[in-house]
Amino acid sequence: MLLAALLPAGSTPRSSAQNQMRVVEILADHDSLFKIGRQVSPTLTFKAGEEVQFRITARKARTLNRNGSIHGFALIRKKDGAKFPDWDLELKPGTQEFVLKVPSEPGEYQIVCTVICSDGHEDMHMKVIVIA
Ligand SMILES: [Cu+2]
Repeated sequence: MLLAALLPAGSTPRSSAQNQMRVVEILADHDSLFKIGRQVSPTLTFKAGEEVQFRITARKARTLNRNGSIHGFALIRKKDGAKFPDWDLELKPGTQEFVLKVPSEPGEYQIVCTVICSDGHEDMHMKVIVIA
């Protein structure tokens, strides 16, 4: 819903839009699934190197970390499993915001939960496509 539509291929962003950071609202839900609006485990598409504001609301599943984190939010590159230090967040109950820079290398990535939040934890992830 708040996942902004991609620019048509070949178009250039208008100057008025350049300073407008995209906001992506995500629910890290109590059933150990990431959701955007009504989409469950949606695929996210970003432009290489763009900065994105994430507004993430976390709801507790079954279990949590000792420090009170109920879900995690980490980015992994698909081809080699590489992690990105800026994208390794722990989520507390409620809504929190992060501004993150999309990797500069186009390709396929995954956002995964890093907290063992329930038996369904392994399925808590979203596909990420980074385009040039
Ligand atoms: Cu989780």
